[in-house]
Amino acid sequence: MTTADRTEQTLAQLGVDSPEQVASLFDGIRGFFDSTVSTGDLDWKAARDSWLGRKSGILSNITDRWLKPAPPELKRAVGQELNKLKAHVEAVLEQKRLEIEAGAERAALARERMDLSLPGIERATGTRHLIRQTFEELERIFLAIGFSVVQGPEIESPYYNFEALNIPEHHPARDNMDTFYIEGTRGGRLLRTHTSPMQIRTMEKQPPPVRIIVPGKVYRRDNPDATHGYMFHQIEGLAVDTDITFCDFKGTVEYFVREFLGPKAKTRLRPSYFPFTEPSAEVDATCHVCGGSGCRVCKFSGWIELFGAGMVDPAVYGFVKYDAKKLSGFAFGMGVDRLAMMKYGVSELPLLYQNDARFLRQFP
Ligand code: 2U9
Repeated sequence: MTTADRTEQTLAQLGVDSPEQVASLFDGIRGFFDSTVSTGDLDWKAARDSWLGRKSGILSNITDRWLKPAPPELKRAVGQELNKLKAHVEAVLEQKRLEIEAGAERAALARERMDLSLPGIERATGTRHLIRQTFEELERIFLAIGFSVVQGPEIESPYYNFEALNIPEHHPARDNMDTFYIEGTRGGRLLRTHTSPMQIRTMEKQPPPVRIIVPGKVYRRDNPDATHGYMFHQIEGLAVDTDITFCDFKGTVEYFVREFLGPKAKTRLRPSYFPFTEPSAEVDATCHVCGGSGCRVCKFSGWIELFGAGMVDPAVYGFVKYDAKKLSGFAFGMGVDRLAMMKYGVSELPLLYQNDARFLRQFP
């Protein structure tokens, strides 16, 4: 019969009928208590409940089974022993509680104790993606000369992506601008192939002068390879006013090249063709690798092709109710991924999208 069971019995059932036997009975309980609370990992709350619990606590049992039904000649002895035991249990449990609290405090302090001589935990701080960094650099260059940044929808209509940009149905320029059509009908919505639609939307909403750059994602149905992807980033620019000349255009392009590639970078304009600009040019800059002396990167030409640009084709103004006779402007379009790869020496476009931290960390 365990100690706890004995507290379920009355003194009579236990055959206790003298104060001495009462005293040794309580010594047994006390000894049992001391042994239960001297364990290292004492569950303090459980011990408190099983000993001091009002309902089924051992001391309540003793009160109900031993004290209350005790014969008068034993009542006093039981009462005294019980009070001593109660005081002992409460004192020891309080002591234990303080020890446990102090232990928890010590453990917390130990946990919090910072050995300042230890090297800090390096929290790997992220970096802005190379594309993001290049966007911000390009935006900074044009914001500095009064351009404002506008963003437009990636899902566009054929009208804004083609017609309004002087690329009618069946225009050959559509071939290298094949994209993804939504709703399955060619007349339906498409993923824009350039950010130019937003220039049209801006001119529809705001009278000239206009000086905007439009950064964003664009889509082409290209087979992914080292320099092409079905999605890439562009930044296009447009300046329209009453007196913009080719010199303003050339000056702005040269300013950009010097800002982006450095003051020594030279600019070369090569005649080209875009449906929405006339005249059009490819803008080349001094190869930033060989400084123009010729190397593998610039195919020994000394020049690197940077972006396309030109004077806005007056036909475009017709779509936005701008008076082509009173206005002139220039526009440009840059592949941001390509500029980032060129400037930071990244050979493969996919590297920009594989989220390999070893690659990304190189560009803090
Ligand atoms: C309007 C009028 C004119 C935007 C232009 C280019 C030249 C150009 C290419 C660069 C690399 C596309 O990402 S790319 O492949 N773009 O070369 N873009 S002029 O001309 C405009 C735009 C809007 C209303």
